Amino acid sequence: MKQLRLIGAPTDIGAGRRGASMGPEALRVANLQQALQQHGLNVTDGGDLSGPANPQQGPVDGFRHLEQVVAWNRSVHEAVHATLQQGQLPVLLGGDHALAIGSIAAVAQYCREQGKKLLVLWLDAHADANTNTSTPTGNIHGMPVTSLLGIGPDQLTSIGGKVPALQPDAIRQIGIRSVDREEKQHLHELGLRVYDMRHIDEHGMRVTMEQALSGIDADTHLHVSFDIDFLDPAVAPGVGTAVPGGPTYRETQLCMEMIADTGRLASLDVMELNPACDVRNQTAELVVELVESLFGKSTLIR
Ligand code: B3U
Ligand code: MN
Ligand code: MN
Repeated sequence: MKQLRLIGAPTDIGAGRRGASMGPEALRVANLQQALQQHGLNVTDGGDLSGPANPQQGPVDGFRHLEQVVAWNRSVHEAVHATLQQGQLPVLLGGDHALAIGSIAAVAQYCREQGKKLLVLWLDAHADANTNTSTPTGNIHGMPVTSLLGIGPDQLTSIGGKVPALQPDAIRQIGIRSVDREEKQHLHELGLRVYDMRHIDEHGMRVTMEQALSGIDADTHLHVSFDIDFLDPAVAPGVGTAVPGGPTYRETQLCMEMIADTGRLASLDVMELNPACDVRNQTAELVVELVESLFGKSTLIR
């Protein structure tokens, strides 16, 4: 059985609202490690990475805190790559979603080294495909997808060595329901596969996931980048940028179970949990349950 390694990245450097920096600790308080161990998984907690403090400054050239975001991402990249090289499965505990740049750049680099195919599932209310000119906020957590596809400043696009880190056909986005006007144009130009809420409403989560997971084979490294605001805020209020109309508890469980069934999950980001917006840590507890499902909790019952 694979060994999991938890990597805390306690920062909200790429977000507009503060608080995601407390995400890793809230997940520990909700017993993430113990819950996974109960299912027979071998889980180590690698502790927290460190990086620059949040200076709470405004955007410069359309980027807030670019230098600090780069520093955090370098550290995430190094930790995730080292974890994969040691044969462990990295579970990045965010922290805001800008850190997926370093995480996924590391995964892509590792897949190139191993000759593996990479598929990234991006579970999110937002498309995170802005640039410094299309962003309405300057917040870099709205830009990781474009950065990974090679659009943006060198310091962000080249973290994993190769630019772009990913090709658009390696990403499938699910749960999307908040896209800025120019960002929508990027999605079309890049040809990204987006299973938005309209798609889930019309086809249901089961068919959506069958489509999103299609083509996975024994050679595929499956990475899940889970932005907690994917979930409907009625069940998951503990996020900084909640968007109504997301997947329900049951739909999200099914989504996680179908990913588990592939047997190909090889790295994970758990991002944007914001305890400052949560109610008695309920969102962290829900996330722990969902991550248990992602690692096969229900298959143990069956
Ligand atoms: N698209 C908006 C809002 C946003 C994106 N990601 C999050 N919020 N979490 C932006 O700022 O780019
Ligand atoms: Mn996101
Ligand atoms: Mn989001």
